[in-house]
Amino acid sequence: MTNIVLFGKPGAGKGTQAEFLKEKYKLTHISTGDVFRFNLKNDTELGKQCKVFMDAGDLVPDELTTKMLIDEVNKHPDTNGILFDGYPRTLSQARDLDAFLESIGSKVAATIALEADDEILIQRLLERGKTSGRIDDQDESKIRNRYQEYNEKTAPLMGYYKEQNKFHAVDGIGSIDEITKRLSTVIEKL
Ligand code: B4P
Repeated sequence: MTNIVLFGKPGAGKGTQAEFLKEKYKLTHISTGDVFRFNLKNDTELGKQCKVFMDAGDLVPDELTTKMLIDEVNKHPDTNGILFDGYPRTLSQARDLDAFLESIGSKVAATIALEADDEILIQRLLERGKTSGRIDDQDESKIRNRYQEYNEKTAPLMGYYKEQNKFHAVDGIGSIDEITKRLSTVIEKL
């Protein structure tokens, strides 16, 4: 089971690239953002609990997120490997993920970060916000809050994975196809 964490700032292209990588490497794709949005749309109990955080561009609390993530992983007992998209986003989530994977005899094989400049990414999100219906993409102050959340809570994860020699960085600027090739080069060396 080869588990890969796709890492990057909001709008770095994690979701976009995951769509290609899951097909190419026959991985199970779990996007925490997509699962939360599904629950919001269907007005589930989880959707009600995460709405206020997501709409504001804040991270959903760790306990809620990790419980949801473990439930998702447990739906795929026979997987080849999981492509984690948007999880972990805090040190607490990273530690919980390691502990959970260890409990099922598995581990994170690698973390791959898509790197790009904030101003380019903010433009991408504002562009997507014109058609996506995502409240968190429509307002520049909410988008900037997501970057602040990233800098405070998610960026420290790079050090966590570097210490374990599991961190790889890829240039996230270029065509979608070029970036898939860069990611593939890293994955094929694992
Ligand atoms: P996510 O859904 O993970 O959203 P994201 O960071 O906006 O997206 P991503 O990086 O996947 O970008 P995408 O490919 O879509 O999170 C949303 C919210 O959910 C969070 O703010 C938080 O509230 C909550 N949440 C999720 N996980 C959580 C966790 N673990 N803990 C707590 N809370 C959590 O691409 C963005 C745009 O760029 C698209 O329009 C795309 O078309 C475009 N694009 C992509 N690649 C491009 C390229 N190469 N060139 C030009 N444009 C490109």
